[in-house]
Amino acid sequence: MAQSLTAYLDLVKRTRPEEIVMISREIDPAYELTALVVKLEREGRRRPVVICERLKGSKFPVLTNLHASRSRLALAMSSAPQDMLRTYLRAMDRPIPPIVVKTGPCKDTIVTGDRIDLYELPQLLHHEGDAGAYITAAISFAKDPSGESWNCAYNRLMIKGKDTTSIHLTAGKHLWEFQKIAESRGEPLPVAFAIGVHPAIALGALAIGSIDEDERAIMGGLLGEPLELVRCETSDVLVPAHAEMIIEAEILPGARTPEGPFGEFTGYSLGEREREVVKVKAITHRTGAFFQDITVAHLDHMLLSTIPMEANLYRAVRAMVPSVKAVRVPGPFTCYVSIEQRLPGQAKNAIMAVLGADMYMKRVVVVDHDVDIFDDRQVTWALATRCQPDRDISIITNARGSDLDPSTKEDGYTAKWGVDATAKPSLAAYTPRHRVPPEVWERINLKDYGL
Ligand SMILES: Cc1cc2nc3c(=O)[nH]c(=O)nc-3n(C[C@H](O)[C@H](O)[C@H](O)COP(=O)(O)O)c2cc1C
Ligand SMILES: [Mn+2]
Repeated sequence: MAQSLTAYLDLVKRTRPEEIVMISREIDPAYELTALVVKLEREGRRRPVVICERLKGSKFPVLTNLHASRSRLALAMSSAPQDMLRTYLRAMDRPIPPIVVKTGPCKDTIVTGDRIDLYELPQLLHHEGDAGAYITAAISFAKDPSGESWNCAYNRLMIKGKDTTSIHLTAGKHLWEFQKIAESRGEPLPVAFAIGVHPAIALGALAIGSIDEDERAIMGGLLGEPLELVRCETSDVLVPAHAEMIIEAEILPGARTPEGPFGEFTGYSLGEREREVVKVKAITHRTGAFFQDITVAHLDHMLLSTIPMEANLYRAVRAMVPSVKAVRVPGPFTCYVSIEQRLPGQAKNAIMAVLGADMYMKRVVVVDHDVDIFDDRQVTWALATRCQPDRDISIITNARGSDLDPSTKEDGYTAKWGVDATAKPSLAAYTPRHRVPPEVWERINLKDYGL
């Protein structure tokens, strides 16, 4: 089947073998993996998939940095790198529902009851000051306790005992909503976590949309075939049959435990918080399974999450402003939009669309279509030369944002701002940009001048 991590690795090995590095020397789980990945990027300008064959203290080989290249992510969606947004939108528009199969490689080994021991997994420490070992590449699968819809998301798990972890559920997001419903009934929320999946599944898990939208069907849309699911051993939760590893669990009602500090995607560590508690009921895995890690806050994490975000934001802006040209998420909580503004006010509609479509978004900058939003210098230029702050900045107070934003006084209770950096009253009527006359531009050929 082409929907396993190993099938994808085979594809990478066949088509771009230089992008996989195997490390046979034993690695210390304390910070060494993160150090290697970040050094490869910073000092060697390399972003390979890193496979660590021997990690001190665990029998599982570790795979990390899988998503740290846009072209590798494109390969996972069978797309050209420049068409990724369109490919992702097509999967959102034409989702393929999953199918349930009898069994799969994720059931090769089944561990339940007293034999469960999370300390047998790699105990990876990522950044200085982290409170403990974290599982960073776990994708949650859960069902609405009050309905039929399913949800998937990444949720970090801090290992707290042989069968216990904490979980970070962003307040206001979908799994948090399911947990609130279950908790109000005094019930645990059955959940399962897939670790080690094909990157199309990872990208689908991060789709932003209504709670009624099924990420599993977007995974199918990206894979080009239905995602194959198997039933958990200890609950009715359905999980990807071809995952490397599954952690079957429950989120307990009414229980909280200290979690963090943890080096987060914002580039900060917010410190310790009281968070929900996960009880593990079973661990199942493929024979020879890779344990997947994501280097939080680095490219492996950021590239993976921005593609689904940009697709959703493009869709939302396009519903309001049909002549939108491009959307980019250049950093945490930030969105740049370029539009061909046909009517006054459309820039502000674009701002409202972005802030309404993604809870994390806090700052939106809208520019005209002659500005390349993938070039930060051009955005800065538009902000400086087409914008009057007293007229063009809109501020919304007391809204909900990311509970990991260190600038908020109360976790996640935040102001938001939109900046209209389009030319007013219109680009056509604005002071013209200077340029070399086109006939001269066309005529001049560097070669003719010995250049
Ligand atoms: C590597 C990685 C780790 C993440 N960790 C968390 C986390 O611990 N808690 C959380 O709420 N969201 C986390 N996210 C973001 C969510 O997975 C993302 O916002 C998702 O779209 C939420 O799903 P929902 O829209 O169905 O609620 C993480 C994302 C990535 C890529
Ligand atoms: Mn969702």
